[in-house]
Amino acid sequence: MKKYFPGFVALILIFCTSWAFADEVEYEINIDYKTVNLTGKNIKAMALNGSIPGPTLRFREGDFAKISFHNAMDVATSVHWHGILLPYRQDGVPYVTNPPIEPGETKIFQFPIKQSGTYWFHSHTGLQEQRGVYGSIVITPKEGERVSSDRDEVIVLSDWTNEDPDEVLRTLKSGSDYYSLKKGSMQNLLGAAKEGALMDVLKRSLMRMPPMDISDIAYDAFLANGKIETQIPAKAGERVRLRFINSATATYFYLQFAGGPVQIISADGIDVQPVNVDRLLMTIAETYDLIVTVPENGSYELRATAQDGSGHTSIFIGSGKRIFAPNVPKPDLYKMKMSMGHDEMKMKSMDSKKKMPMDHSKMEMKGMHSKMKMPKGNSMNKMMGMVSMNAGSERPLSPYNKLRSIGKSTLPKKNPKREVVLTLTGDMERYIWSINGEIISADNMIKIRHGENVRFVLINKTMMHHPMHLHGHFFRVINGQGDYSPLKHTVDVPPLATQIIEFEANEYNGWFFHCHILYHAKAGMARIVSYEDKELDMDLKKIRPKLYKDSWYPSIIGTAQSHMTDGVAVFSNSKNLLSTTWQVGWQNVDKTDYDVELAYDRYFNRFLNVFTGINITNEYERGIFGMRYLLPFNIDSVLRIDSEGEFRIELAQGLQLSNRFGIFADVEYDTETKEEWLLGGKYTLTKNLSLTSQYHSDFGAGAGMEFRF
Ligand SMILES: [Cu+2]
Repeated sequence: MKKYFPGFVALILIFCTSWAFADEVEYEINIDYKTVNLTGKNIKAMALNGSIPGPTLRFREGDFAKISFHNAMDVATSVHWHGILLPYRQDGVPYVTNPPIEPGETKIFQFPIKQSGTYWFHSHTGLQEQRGVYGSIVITPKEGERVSSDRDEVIVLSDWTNEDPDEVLRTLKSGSDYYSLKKGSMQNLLGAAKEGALMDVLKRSLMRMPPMDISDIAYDAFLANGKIETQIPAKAGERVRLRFINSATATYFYLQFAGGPVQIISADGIDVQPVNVDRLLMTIAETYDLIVTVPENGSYELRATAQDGSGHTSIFIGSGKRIFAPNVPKPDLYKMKMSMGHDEMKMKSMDSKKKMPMDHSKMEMKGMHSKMKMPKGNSMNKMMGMVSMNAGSERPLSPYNKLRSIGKSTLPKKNPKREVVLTLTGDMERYIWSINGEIISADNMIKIRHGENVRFVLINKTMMHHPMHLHGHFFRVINGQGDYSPLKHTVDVPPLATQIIEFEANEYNGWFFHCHILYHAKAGMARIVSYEDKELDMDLKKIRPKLYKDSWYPSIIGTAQSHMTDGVAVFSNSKNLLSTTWQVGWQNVDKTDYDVELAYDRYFNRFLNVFTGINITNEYERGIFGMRYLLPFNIDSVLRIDSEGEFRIELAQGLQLSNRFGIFADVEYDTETKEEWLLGGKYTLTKNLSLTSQYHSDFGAGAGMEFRF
């Protein structure tokens, strides 16, 4: 017995080692502030283990992950493992599945690795992701990679602004069009006339559409692995596997390789049947594994161009002489607006209704393997048809139609079915993004039951793309590949299009489902997919309400001119608005004439709100009650009655003539003092300042500055 003891111990030791150590893969991540300078300005960013992006966490399928996440900052943070299937209490979303990670706190995440592929992680707190809190995850399959390659590289794409992200959101909330001006996508009549698109713009304004852009924000840089330009060494003839992760907060990218087509071998971490594409639109929060082959000696550019055409980041592969990827044509913003938001769609070539199939409920599309079922009676069906038919354009949509699962991805047939229609809605001018017309604070749950096959019909009624991401599940994207529909965790829903996804409800409790444009999610476009047959943990029940905040944002716009001052200070959330409006004139009058209005507005929708308040002038003080309504051609109208029974109607309109110059007019009629009007122009200097000149019917002409905050 004694004789065999050491051997026995050794055996036990080997067993324990392989069980306790070989399987368990540990990482330590420290989050702290870091000053970075990417475009000539020192910015206080947030870094993981001192770097942006954070580290690449590598695992093998079957490992057990143990990740310590230490918060060295003075604000709370969080980390979510994007695309990873794990117990919901490890998902990391503050107030949904976890409490926030407080300053100084270390949270240990532990979960088995049940999948393989390219994934990522990021903060789910506030707008921290915009400041650098993201990193990559690479999981090797048990049986090794399906597709061989000579090199394997992770490419993390992101967008970068020198501005404080909270200030970016406040600026968007204030209705400022500064970002359009900054990146040269400002809509104006002169520009429209030059492109022969005046009628388009008129029609759009008749339909009360606001000028819009593909992306809300003007970025200072686009980055690959934290740099504007990246170099990957490779020899001629080598096959390079690029694991692309779009960690941008508000930017879709077109990917194109100077050395020929790229081969998609995996999407959102799951292998697909390899397919070649020339130009690939990559949605926010997606991952794609691509194979590129270096054709000859040379440094071939793989360019990631921001969808709005405002910039790009370059990954050079190889060495020697640089060979550049072709330019992606910039979006035609004027035409795009009339083509209902689809720059990608060549609507002109299909303007005839005759070309559209009459029965949209069973539309058969070219090149598709099966009939696609569409939600009935929805005009969006047409749009979806066009989307897929235009996949070959110069500004292609996501390559979903080409993605085909390796094996069948069908859901168990025996399961009960549930269909949930989710309309993606928004008010661009007030920057409110919602689902079914409500932001998450008003309506937070999508209730499902364990064991169901759940189908989400995502109908985008806005003019922007929305990358919708579901935590904790992979869903089938119904794309015409029938039983071989690809499995994904994030899906693009293009403007005015419909996208259908389905998944088996085989998890429990609550999972976040949201638009992955960071600012859209923060503005309300999010829900919790909740398993109604499972009880929520007590500690989560307590903190859940903290998730739903309908934040208030301040903004002010006013003038200081030689003859008068006017303006409005606003404090508003999604449905309510408190405002102070003033007009004070001292020219052409015996003594200073002032008119101040304090009002509370309640919004019903983009077009209508009612208000009540008080009106104080140098002659009286009265209660007021009225409504504001947006008329065709985007004319603002106000109808109001005061406590003396006097009635007033006011119409206001502004026209942007050039990038920086606009005119505006305001006409007022009331039963007491009769009419009053003003006409003026302004020239934008900076984000906060314009030159302005106005003629006012009571105070005459004058000039000065307009300031905005
Ligand atoms: Cu969105």
